[in-house]
Amino acid sequence: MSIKKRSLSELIHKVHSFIPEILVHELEVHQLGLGHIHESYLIQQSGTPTWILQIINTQVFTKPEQVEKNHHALVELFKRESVDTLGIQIPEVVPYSAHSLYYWDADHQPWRLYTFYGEHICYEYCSSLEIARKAGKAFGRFSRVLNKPVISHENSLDKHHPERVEPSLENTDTSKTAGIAETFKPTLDAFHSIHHRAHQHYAARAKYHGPLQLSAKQGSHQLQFDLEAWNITIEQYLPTLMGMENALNSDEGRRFNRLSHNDAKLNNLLLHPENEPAVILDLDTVMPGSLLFDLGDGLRSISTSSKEDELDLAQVRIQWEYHQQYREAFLAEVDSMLNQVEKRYISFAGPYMTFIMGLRFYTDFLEGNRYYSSNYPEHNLVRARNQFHLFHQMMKKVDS
Ligand code: GN1
Ligand code: MG
Repeated sequence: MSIKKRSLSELIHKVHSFIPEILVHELEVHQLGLGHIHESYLIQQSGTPTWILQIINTQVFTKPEQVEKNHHALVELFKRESVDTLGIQIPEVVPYSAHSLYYWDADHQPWRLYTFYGEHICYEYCSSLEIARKAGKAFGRFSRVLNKPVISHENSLDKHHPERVEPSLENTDTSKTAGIAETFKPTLDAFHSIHHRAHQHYAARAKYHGPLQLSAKQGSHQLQFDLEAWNITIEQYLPTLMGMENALNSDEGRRFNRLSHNDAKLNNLLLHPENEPAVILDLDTVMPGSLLFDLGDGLRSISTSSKEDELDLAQVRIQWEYHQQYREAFLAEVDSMLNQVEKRYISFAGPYMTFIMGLRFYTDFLEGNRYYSSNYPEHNLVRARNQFHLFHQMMKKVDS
């Protein structure tokens, strides 16, 4: 996927549409390489970074109205006085109008504007136990906020604040959350379904007629890719991972009706250097799913001190102490909410998400790099290779 070139005046005009009183000559625009999907720009006002302007990729998010609806529901939830947000924040969004968060341009492309958080830090990879702990706690708490059980008993309402509900296990209907999970509809169907991803993968493999052994030079690195070995890994592990999906998607496993972030990786989090509260970013995939998806994606991204597209495979090593720290901090927040099936598969959460990402990057390469933005033809292969490498390390641990 390549990024469209836009003129400076177009971008400044968009900011002006959100904030008509702005003095456009004070604005400066810088393109950001945030994430693999959307186009993002940092807007400076008189030299100070002030906003992030983002255009949603509607080739990936083909139901952008649903993205806006879910986003709106989340903003409302975090504003609700009755909801304890446990110190977690979501990015402040500058609404386009009283009725619409987003600005829909003449081509029906949605734009949105966020406040820039200057004091917070976004980490591409983990470099300390503290980051691992803070990240696990933040995503665990986010899950707790989203999945707080609803209280069905009248008496549990606070008489002074009738809208405030305090959790009490006796009165809790654990099959429902504060009306939240029901409000959020999928923005991407079967997003973390391994059945779905396998199906896409085999379709792409059938159409691919390129070599199975590839080599490329990238900077000073000589890269080798053995797609045949990946195919063997896929054949070997798919049954186990599909079994996990079947169990989580059963009645007993709650049928993926937890509200999850679904992209709970380290760089979708802003941590404050001193304070605990964290800002959770990239909310487009907040939709029904499994808590294990968020645990697993966090583990996948936190466990290694290397970037997702690291060229030197020797650097792609799991740091088990970060892994452990994240896992404990996340589970400490959500433990009491997990059911038996979820508990049984905790150790597979990391491998499940890591495998899915490897499979998706690999599939995207086979399909001609259409989905993720990439800077060179083998970019997705590098990403896939790193994920499969991490996956094998995780599976060794599970099996030992
Ligand atoms: C994509 O855009 P970004 O980088 O936050 C992807 C995630 C993957 C991730 C891999 C909508 O997220 O599922 O985990 O890349 N998002 C979508 O880093 O496909
Ligand atoms: Mg994302």
